[in-house]
Amino acid sequence: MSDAIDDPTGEIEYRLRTLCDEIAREAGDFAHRARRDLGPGARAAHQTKSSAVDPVTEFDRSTEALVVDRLRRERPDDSIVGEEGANHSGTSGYEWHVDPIDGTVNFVYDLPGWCCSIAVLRDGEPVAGAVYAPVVGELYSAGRGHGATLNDVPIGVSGATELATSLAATGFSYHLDGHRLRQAARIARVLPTVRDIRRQGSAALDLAYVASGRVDLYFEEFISSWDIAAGVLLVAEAGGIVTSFDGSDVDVTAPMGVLAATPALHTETLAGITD
Ligand code: LIP
Repeated sequence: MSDAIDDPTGEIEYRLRTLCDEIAREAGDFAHRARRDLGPGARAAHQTKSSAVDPVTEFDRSTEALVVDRLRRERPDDSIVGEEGANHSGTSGYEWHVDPIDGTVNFVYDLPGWCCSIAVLRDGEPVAGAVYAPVVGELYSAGRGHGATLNDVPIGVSGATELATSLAATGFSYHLDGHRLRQAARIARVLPTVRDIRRQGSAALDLAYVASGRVDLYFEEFISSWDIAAGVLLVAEAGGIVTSFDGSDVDVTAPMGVLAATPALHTETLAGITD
């Protein structure tokens, strides 16, 4: 039976957040064990997807299968969209967006900056989300209207007010033609205006770092719903501002570029990243 869409006590969304946290941790730990078994620094075998530099490992697929299995058992009437092909239509009005390993290049190279990102949406808006980075043992969690936490401790954006001393984060497309040149030109515009730019390799972690005040702003285009759905909620619940590159609301299900920032820096950054 599908949940009543009306959730007056918030009990449904509370349970959904708990489920996000549990499954993200279980899936992330599963992937972490697999990575450790490969041995330190061993390059994980992989195929390619959208381009020669867009990897997918057997562990992306098996971790997504673990998440989908849990969700199908716990929430059989919900829809599911996964980066590695999961696509279930439901009747409940809730839709899960899953990136089993966000930061796959880092996973392949045995760099620590990867995570499992899981979010559940209602009417296209995230209501609960979790980003779990198993290598560093960090679980970021948010529930709509209930704030955001890192390992159960409340988090908030940095409150920075000076762009010139801000720490920014960004990422780059797997499509080398055109996209990368445009992104390089954007970096050339932004780099002289900020303290520095970090390229972590995971959109979900970049957004989690904005939410926890570890970076002041993050911008990226050519990303997907599963990369950002949980992180967008983290930033919003942590007091940040999240928009598209033109300042409009982000359509989490089909993002056209995301700018997430501590409030005082959002407008000024928007001017710099707009082509
Ligand atoms: C990655 C994103 C990252 C982006 C990479 C890639 P994946 O997702 O999280 O922000 O810069 O190009 O799209 O492929 O590791 O799930």
